[in-house]
Amino acid sequence: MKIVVIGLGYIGLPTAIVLAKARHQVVGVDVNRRIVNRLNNLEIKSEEPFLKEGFDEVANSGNFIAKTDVELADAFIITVPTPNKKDMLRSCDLTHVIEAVRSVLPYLQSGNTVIIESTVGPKTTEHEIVPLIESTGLKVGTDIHLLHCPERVLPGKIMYELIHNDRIIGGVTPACSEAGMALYRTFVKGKLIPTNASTAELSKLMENTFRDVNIGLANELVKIGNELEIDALEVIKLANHHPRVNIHQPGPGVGGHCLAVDPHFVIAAAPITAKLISEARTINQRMPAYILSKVEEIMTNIDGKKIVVFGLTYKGNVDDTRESPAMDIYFELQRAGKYQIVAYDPHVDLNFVEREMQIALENADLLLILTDHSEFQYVDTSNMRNKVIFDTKSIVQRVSDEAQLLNLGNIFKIANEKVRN
Ligand code: SAJ
Repeated sequence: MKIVVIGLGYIGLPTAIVLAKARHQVVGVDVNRRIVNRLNNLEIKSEEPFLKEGFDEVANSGNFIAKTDVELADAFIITVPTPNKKDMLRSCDLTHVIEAVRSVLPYLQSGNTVIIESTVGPKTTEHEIVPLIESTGLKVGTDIHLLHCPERVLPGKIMYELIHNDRIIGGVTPACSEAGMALYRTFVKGKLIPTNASTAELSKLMENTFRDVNIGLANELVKIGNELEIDALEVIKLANHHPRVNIHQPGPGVGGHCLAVDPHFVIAAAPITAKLISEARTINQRMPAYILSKVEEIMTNIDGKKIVVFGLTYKGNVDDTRESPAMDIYFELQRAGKYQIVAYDPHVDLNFVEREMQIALENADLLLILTDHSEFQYVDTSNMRNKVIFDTKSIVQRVSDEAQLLNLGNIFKIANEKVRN
């Protein structure tokens, strides 16, 4: 089959690669000429495991080529970003999806399949995309098979999960679902589950919303534990021994391009009704401010001058800083101008980030850990002035005896002045 994949980002490129590995003729299209040139020159820079190997294989086999323009094909898969709009409800910004669909229209032929993989608000495919496609005179369901097939891969495991995860195949009509099933069957080993497009859209959104709400519960529990002087982390550990309980982990907030974005699409679609989802968002969005207030208490307590921030990415062991609460906290500390602030993150290549862990720690009074990179499991605090660690992700496994380790479970101890003066 000849397949055009539009949007060569963190989902589009891996998808194009697995399709080409399944012996489809794949044309990857991106509006950014630099990305296209880089790919055609076999230059690829990513921490994503097995991405480069897969790319080299398909580029050399001739099954993949990158272009800036769409061309005739059997199927078109759209994997462009859908950020939040800057409106009150932070609804779904469809600009790139609409542009991508419009770019396909001149090349559409009867018998083609069009798949939206980008995460979109509920009913988008039916209400926004069907009319666009049908503006060409072709009819969805008979001439064109149109679907929403959400991606659901975990950064860091994308190449594996693209093939092994179950997929929701949301056709606008049952015939559309059948066409989608036939395409995904060529490379997916997980189950393919047919449904309609609107159900597929809301299912995807609720997967990430489930996690966001559950993390919100854990973050609220941290505040309750702090108030009652009970270790919330221990509570979560014990409660999760129940076979049907799985409270998620608290942290400095929820980041990334999925959990921090998608729940707003549900809220925007049903603003009066989506109360719990909205409250959880608020709780998670306020976590950076909560962490900053605790940092302030610690620094006052120890009369500290220098803070080292470990970790700027939105989660551990990735190089992605999008929507990262760690970045917000770092910049807020800088903006406040009260302390000397140094950032260290071995995964982030930005000019203000210190490259050497021990130089960053020199004479520091507080080590503030905001991301659970594996590199932070063992920290040598001997260079610090005040050896106080505030580990908001519970990543530290071992520290030297004289260091004081605070986390979201025992942070209430600073109010009791149990942190060494
Ligand atoms: N986080 C917590 N506590 C937790 C789990 C996560 O605070 O217990 C935070 C992380 O630190 C991070 C944010 O939540 O800031 C999101 O991390 P994540 O690992 O839950 O999710 P993403 O955004 O990297 O990827 C998610 C994945 N969803 C799940 O793991 C259920 C992925 O499968 C989705 O396909 C992806 O979103 C997406 O594209 O929608």
